[in-house]
Amino acid sequence: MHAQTRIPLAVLRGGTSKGLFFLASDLPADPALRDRVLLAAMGSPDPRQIDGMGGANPLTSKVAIVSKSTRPDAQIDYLFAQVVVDEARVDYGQNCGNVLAGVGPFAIERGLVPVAGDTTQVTIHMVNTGQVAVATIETPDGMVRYDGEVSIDGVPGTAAPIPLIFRDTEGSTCGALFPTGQRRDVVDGVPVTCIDNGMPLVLMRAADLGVTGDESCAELEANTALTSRIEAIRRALGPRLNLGDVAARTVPKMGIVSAPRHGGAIHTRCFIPHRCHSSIGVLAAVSVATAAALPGSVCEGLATVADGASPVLAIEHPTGAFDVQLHFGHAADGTLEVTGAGLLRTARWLLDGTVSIPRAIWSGHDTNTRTQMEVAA
Ligand code: NQM
Repeated sequence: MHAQTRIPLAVLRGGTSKGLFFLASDLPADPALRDRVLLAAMGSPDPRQIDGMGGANPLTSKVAIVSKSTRPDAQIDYLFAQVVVDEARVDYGQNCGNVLAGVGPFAIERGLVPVAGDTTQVTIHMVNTGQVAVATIETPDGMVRYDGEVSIDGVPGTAAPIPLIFRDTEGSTCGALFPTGQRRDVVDGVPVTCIDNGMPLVLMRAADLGVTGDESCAELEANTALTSRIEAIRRALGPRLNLGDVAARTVPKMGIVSAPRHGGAIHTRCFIPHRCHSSIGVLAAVSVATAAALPGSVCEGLATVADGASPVLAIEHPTGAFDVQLHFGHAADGTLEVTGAGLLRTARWLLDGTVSIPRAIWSGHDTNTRTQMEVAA
């Protein structure tokens, strides 16, 4: 008998993130037990995640829980879990569009979706927020192809393209695209735009925060006056975004915008919400693009957006740019609205195996508790 319980998993890079991918049927059904298993798998809470698979950064402490869909309009259910690195907490209150890029390949590899020809479309119900995304996976010769010629900023090398299409992401978590009812508010003297087109996000202009927007992530994170101010704004806005007390939540994300530097639509730095993202999240990029394209946000006067019904906006970030194609339509009252978004990601299957979970996790005792009990005995 093994001293630990082995749970089947795959590790994939999805876009600019990396995560553990499980079949829902391989994890405990009880949510509290499942969270203990995920924390143990990642090695949380620990800033180094030394006793687990996590990479000591929110972008490498992500989990996809995948099953056949219960909905008629989707093939796959994808529940995303953000395992907090340095706290014993698993957050289900957000989507992750980067990890989403690995869900199609994982579903095909695990036999949940049959290969449909040289390309296979996978319709994915994002359980956290209820929308459906469509991923197109290259499947020549009946197998997922990972190698290819597409490069995405923030990932070395090239890989096969995975186009992702989102629809109906407006108000995914907050209930409305502009959840405060306004395109601009002022908090602590700082003009902000609160938007949710797939990811709750608060946008602020760099100049209004006393920075240029060109600072590196390390410089921004070291500026504690800035990070405290941003966190105070975030907490003040939580209830107004219909998110309640956000002190212990991973949303809203906090975006700093400034004029484009490299011919793109807008320049960004993004806090997710406490660490600075080395690039930008997928649905965060869709939300920034939407704010940049519609009049009235704090991006107005900074953003450059091409004309047309489906412009591509390059969202500049610390390691390059992220292209988002927006599709526009008109609401019943004639106002311009964003009806969908398309973008390109890549993914790579890294490992197929099992992760070993200490038996004590099943009895509800984590290692610390057990050590304390042993000490007490
Ligand atoms: O916005 C990080 C990431 C993300 C989220 C985060 C994401 C998205 O880059 O859809 O992809 O915002 O915590 O993986």
